[in-house]
This record gives sequence, structure tokens and C-alpha cells, in this order.
Amino acid sequence: SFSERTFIAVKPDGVQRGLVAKVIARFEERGYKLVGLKAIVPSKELAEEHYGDLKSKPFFGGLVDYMTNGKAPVVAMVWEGKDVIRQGRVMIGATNPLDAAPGTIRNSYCQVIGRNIVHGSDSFESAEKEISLWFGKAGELIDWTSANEQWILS
Ligand code: YYY
Ligand code: MG
Repeated sequence: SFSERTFIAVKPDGVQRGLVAKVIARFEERGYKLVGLKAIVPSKELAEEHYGDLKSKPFFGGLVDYMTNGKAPVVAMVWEGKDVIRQGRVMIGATNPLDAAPGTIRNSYCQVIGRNIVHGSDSFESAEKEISLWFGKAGELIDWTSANEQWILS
């Protein structure tokens, strides 16, 4: 059956607040498959490329600093499954936590836009770009078969 991959990251505020497991649980419990995971303090270059489409925004400098200053790492992940790019965005909720629907990650754990704890790719194109940016090295993503798949997908 058709499946796709998305890039999901717990940002440094989420790591600092001990919310890594909560974020992972949402994706794991829905039956999505974890194919890549690492804790990383991204370089400035990586963060600037990741948020490249926001370069002209007034918050860009602060955003890059918060992602890269090493007060906590980013927990970077790739999740695979049906419609996971769009579903991941729905599960995460609106960029501004005050607009995020009840039950979403940002509604459950956040109050302000600049500390919204989690990132998710917003399209197939950004998923491709972000996965290769954060997991570009050979062997960092694992192809494996979940024994649960037949119960989740058939
Ligand atoms: O994809 P998403 O994270 O929901 O929002 P983006 O519009 O891509 O912005 C990325 C990131 O930038 C957002 O999660 C918080 C931060 N940000 C901000 O600090 N202030 C804004 N007005 C807009 C976004
Ligand atoms: Mg975005």
C-alpha cells in the first residue's frame, strides 16, 4: 500500500521540557513507522537552509539562534506511513498554538508561536528536502517491515 515519509523534529524547547516521548508516542501509537531518529545540535547553515523560505522574516535570526544555540538538541525523526505528511501537520496543529485545535500537539503543550516545540514538513517537496538535509548520510534511514502493518493497513 502507498506510504510516504515526513520529517518531524522536536525543537530544543520540547527537548528541554521533556516532551520528546509524548511527540514520539503520538506517531507511534497511530501506527506510523519510525525510520530515522537522532539528537543533533544543527549548524547555523543547516538551520538556515531548513528554514530557507523564511529568510526575509523578522523572526528569522531568533528562530535560527533558538534552533542552533545548543541549550538543548533537536530530536530529528523521519516517520513513514499513509498520508503521513499531511496527517503529521494535522496532529501537530496550527503554527500559533493559540489557533491549534484541541488534541493537537501544539494545543496540548504550547502557548506561543516562537516556542511551539515541534516541526513537521508541510508538503511532499519540503519533506524530500528536509529528509535529505537532516538525514543525508548513507545508512541513516532504516528500511524495515513492521509486523503490525498487516493489522494497521489491511
Ligand atoms: O511550519 P510551521 O512550523 O507550522 O510554521 P512556519 O510558518 O513554517 O514557521 C516556522 C517556525 O517559525 C514556526 O514553527 C515558529 C517560527 N515562527 C515565529 O517565531 N513567528 C512567526 N510569526 C511565524 C513563525
Ligand atoms: Mg513550516
